[in-house]
Amino acid sequence: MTAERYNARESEPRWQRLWDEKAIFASRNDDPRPKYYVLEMFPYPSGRIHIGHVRNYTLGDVLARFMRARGYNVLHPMGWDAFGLPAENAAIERKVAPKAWTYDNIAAMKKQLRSIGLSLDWSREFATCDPSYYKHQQKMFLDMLRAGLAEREKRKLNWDPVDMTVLANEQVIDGRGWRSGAVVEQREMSQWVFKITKYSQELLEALDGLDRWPDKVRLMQRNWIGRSEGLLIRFALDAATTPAGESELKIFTTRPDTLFGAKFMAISADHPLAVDAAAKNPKLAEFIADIKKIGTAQSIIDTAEKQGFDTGIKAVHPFDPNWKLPVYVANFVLMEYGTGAIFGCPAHDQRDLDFVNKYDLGNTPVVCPEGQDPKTFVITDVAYDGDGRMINSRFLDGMTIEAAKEEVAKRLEAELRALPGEGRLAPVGERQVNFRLRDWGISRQRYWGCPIPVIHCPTCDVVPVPDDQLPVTLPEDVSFDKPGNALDHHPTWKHVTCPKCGGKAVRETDTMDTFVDSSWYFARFTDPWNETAPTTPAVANRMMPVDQYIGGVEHAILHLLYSRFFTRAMKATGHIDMTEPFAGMFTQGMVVHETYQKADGSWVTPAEVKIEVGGNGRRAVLMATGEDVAIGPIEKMSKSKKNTVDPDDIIASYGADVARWFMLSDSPPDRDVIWSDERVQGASRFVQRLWRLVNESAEIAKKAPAARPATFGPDGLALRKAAHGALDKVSSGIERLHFNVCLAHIREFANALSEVLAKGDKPAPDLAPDVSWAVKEAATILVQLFSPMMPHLAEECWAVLGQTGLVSEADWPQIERDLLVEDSVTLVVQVNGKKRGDVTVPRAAQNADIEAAVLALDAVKAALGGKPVRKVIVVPMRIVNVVG
Ligand code: ANZ
Ligand code: ZN
Repeated sequence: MTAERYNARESEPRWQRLWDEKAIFASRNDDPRPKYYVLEMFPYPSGRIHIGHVRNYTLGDVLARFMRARGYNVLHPMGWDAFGLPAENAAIERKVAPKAWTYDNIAAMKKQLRSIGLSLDWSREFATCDPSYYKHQQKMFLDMLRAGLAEREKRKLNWDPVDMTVLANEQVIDGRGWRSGAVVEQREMSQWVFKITKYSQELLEALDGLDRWPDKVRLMQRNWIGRSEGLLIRFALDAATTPAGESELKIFTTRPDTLFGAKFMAISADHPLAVDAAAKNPKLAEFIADIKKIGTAQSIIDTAEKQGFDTGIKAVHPFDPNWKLPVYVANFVLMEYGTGAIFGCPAHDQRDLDFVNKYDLGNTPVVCPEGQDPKTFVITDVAYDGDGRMINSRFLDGMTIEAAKEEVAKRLEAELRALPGEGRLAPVGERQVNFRLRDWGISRQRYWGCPIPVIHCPTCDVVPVPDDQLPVTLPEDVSFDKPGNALDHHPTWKHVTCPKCGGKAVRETDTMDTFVDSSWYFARFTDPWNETAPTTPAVANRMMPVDQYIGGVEHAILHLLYSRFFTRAMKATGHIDMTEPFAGMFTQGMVVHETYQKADGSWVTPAEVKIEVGGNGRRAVLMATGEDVAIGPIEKMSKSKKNTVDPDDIIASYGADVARWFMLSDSPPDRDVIWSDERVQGASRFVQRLWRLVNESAEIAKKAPAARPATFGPDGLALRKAAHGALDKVSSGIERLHFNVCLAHIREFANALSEVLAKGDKPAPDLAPDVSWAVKEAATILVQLFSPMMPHLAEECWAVLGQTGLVSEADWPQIERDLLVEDSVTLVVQVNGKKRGDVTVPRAAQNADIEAAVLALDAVKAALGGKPVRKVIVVPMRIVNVVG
């Protein structure tokens, strides 16, 4: 017999080395078999793998190993999303170069990843900060520039006046710079943008075809793209109240039906009319300066209290020259959407209602819900945005919302008025489709990113860096002593001669948003060896799309949308011939853990705590001092709350297989999983149980006949059914990523095998030859079933069973379908159409036998209450209805 206990610490590195030496997970581009591309979102090299990574990569690994066994040419690569701010922060705080910091982290994390036993193709590895990667990104930027997909645009940015630097939205805290504490200003600056809005409609429509994406992700993308159909309306301004030179206000509305419920107009603080009015009104100017301080982040604007300032200007209602509406500057109207101006209808828009309630402007409902009396229908604190009929709306009264929208649009389209300053007549209303989606601003005033390959020349303006001068590499001799962009401060790097006129010029010192780096890495993995082009289109077209992409839901919007856009841009510039990069998308849940807090409020890690379970429930004790600590809520693992577990510790104490098994077993992969030491120990015990079970089976297998017996008795047949049943369920479960269900089936099947073994004497019971053969088959199938989840243990067991080669390279077992047919069926039993129970009968049972079985049921007798049976109707395989 082999060792009593399975020793993961000894076994796991040994198998990892062997897999490596044989390079069995490297996929070749000339492999003729059908391809399957599994990809997990590549990590940021922060320095250490966290437990969420372990979950993410284990999910992908199970699928990759399974598909490989099923005969696919599996592409399962790994790389590093290596540009970004933390490297610069490390440089500032610890005086280490961003490059050295990043590559050291990569080396450390790679070692950790290897210890998890992932079946990755490391031959394709790259980091996005490798010049051999970003060189191609720069080439694609230039291609996109030529194709009109990249442009310069003026954008408002958060400007820190003390640090003299641009801040990301997350660096603005309560309106102040995160480092300087200075009040942040909004500044307009020229930025590079990618023209994602050219694809707004297409990106929206194509979501319908992504049927292997979670609905919630598609919905989030839909909302982000935010298509609305509405009407542009030119409101005339009342000349007596309006600054000279202004005569009308154009608004965008999706609810022109509610025009007769209008109570006010509101414009953005950046609207030209607001700027004009503020020039003559210092109080207004002050108000505008105030509301601009909250930064550009949408989330802040959405949650800030609604505020407005009455400009004194009046707008004229488009259907009534005598109806004047006050024009406010309001903090909830954005310049970037629609026209930067609205009319407010408080009865049917909550934001507008909050606003009028604050400024006492009143409301008039114009849509009356079904079943409400228009005479008594009033709105107080809750706006009504549902369906109904038009009221208080003159010629619209009685119409549906849709009909009223149409009527208003028709009338205003037909009405013509001179355009300001031109005299040319134009319609007062114009239908318009608007998208929330903005062009993608990619300029970042940072050092550690991909340099934008253009040169600014005083004579020639923007000049692209010639293709043959790529890459524009980052200088390494940089200093982070001053705030702001180290590239900009570098003494020589930016000073160049203009490629066009040969005069003095400067390089662009902005680098690209790191989302650009991750918008095409999946395509690069198909041929990372190509030195002359971003992709080899023939290869990329064959290996793409990614069949199954796996990652966190936090990337459900931006990363996925940018990748979808970038793939289209690559198509437009000839680098790939498809539009959708990810055929299947899966968003995994988080790993969460209890929190522990000392009496003084400080947090302690799970490793420092012992849990005691006693009469009054669970108690947590700090091991070092014996003091009680409070058990707090279960939360996402985070450094600040210290509720993390270190994958290295787990692997050192239990082995990677246990960590993998636990991650997969406890909840469906798309839900959060609560880390629990007790359950991890449970997984560890299960590993040992499997080990014993396979060893015992191996002893029996030695005595089993070599050839498959011609017939099987009931015991042998039952075991074979259990084996092939499990094989069937686990196979289809893995395909659907229902891993926790698969694991339950594996457990159940292991129990069935144990029971057979328990029937004989230990250690090697004498079983009938057909049963021994079935045991051998069952043990082999069992090992293969858990091999994607616990590959190291599986290799060890495979060897014990005397199998040649590696289980990682073995073909998935064939399902014998005739063993799956159930011998019996369960039918629903009804009496006079009402369900009274069910009955299980042999599949081959005759109707007469079924009738007899049904009529003998107590529930049926009770329901009939002694009445005679008139008829029994048997619907084969489904229902028996007794008519009394
Ligand atoms: C009048 C109205 C009445 C509106 C009503 C809504 C409800 P979506 O669907 O997202 O496109 N709006 C337009 N431009 C805006 C801006 N720049 N900043 C803030 N809000 C703006 O939203 C369109 C609606 O959002 C428009 O329709 C407008 O308010 C507002 F009962 O017009 B509505
Ligand atoms: Zn020039």
